[in-house]
Amino acid sequence: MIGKIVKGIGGFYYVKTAEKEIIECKARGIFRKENLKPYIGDDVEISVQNGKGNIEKILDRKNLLIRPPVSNIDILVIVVAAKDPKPDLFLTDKLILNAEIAGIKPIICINKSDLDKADDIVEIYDKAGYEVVLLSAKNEKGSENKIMPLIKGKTTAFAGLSGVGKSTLLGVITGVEKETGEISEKIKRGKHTTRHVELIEMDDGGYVLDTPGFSSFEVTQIKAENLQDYFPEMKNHIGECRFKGCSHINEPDCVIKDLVNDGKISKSRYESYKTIYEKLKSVKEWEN
Ligand SMILES: Nc1nc2c(ncn2[C@@H]2O[C@H](COP(=O)(O)OP(=O)(O)OP(=O)(O)O)[C@@H](O)[C@H]2O)c(=O)[nH]1
Ligand SMILES: [Mg+2]
Ligand SMILES: [Zn+2]
Repeated sequence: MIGKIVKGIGGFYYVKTAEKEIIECKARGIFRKENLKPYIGDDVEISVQNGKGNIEKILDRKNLLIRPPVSNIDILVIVVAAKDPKPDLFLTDKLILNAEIAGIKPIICINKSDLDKADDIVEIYDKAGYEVVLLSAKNEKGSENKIMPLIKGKTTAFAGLSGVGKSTLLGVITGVEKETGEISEKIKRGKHTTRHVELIEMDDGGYVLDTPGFSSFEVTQIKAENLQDYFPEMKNHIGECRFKGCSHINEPDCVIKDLVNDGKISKSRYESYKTIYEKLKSVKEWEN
C-alpha cells in the first residue's frame, strides 16, 4: 500500500492511504541504519500485518527540509509576528534561504498586524522580491482570504518562532482550532505550543502543516561562494562587480555594496548575507 506520512509521535508514524484511512506504522530498523529517517510529508510504501503497519520504503522525495522537518512541500510560509515575539530577521532570512536551497517557494506572512503595522519589515521583503502578506490571524475577520489564494491546492508548511501565531493562522485557515495558547510571560512561548508537525488535508486537495517554533539553526549545505545565488536581489547582479568572484564583503567597486548604500538592497538582508557567508567560509570541507 502507498500512503503519506501525516504525523509522527513517539516513534510511530501515521500514514494516510488513498482511501483516507490512517494507519499507525513503525519504521523498520533498517532506516536508522541507512540514515534514511522518514519525514512528515513522505510518500511511503507500507505493509500491514495483524493491524500493525510497517514502513517498507520511502518513495523519492521532491525536496526535504530539516528545519522544519518536512518533505515534499511546495511552499514555506514564514510567519513573523509584527510584535510579541520581536521579529527575528536573521532567523527569517535563514528560513527563506533554506527554502530557496530546497527549491521551495517562500512567502513571508507578517502576523499580529493589530499590534504594529510593521512597514519596515514589509518593505525589506518586498524589496527582495518576495510575496509579503500582512494580517492578523486573531483579530482580523477573513484574514485567511489573504493567504488562501496563494496556497490553493499546494502543500504548504508554516514555520517561524514560537508564539508568532502559526497555529492560530492554521486554525483560521482550516477552521479547526488547536494547540494555540496565550504566551506565558515567563517562557515567552505559547502555552499550547505545538510539539509536532502535522499535515492537514484541505478541501481543495492541498495540505497545510503546522510546525513547532524553533529559534536557531545553521545553514551548512552550500558553499559560501554560492550563497549569492539564493538571494534573489543579488542574483541578478552577479558578474557586475569589478572583481570576478566578488564576495561583496571587502572588495572595492562592488555593485552589491553600492545597491545596499543606495537603499536598493535592504541592509538587514545584506547583514544576514554577510553573517551566513562568514559562517559558511568557516565550515570545514568535511562538514559540508
Ligand atoms: N494580538 C495578536 N495575537 C495573536 C495573533 N495571532 C495569534 N496571536 C496570539 O499569539 C499567541 C501564540 O499563538 P500560537 O498560534 O500558539 O503561536 P505558534 O506560532 O503556533 O507557537 P508555537 O506552537 O509555540 O510555535 C496566542 O496567544 C495567540 O492568541 C494576532 O493576529 N494578534
Ligand atoms: Mg503552534
Ligand atoms: Zn560585489
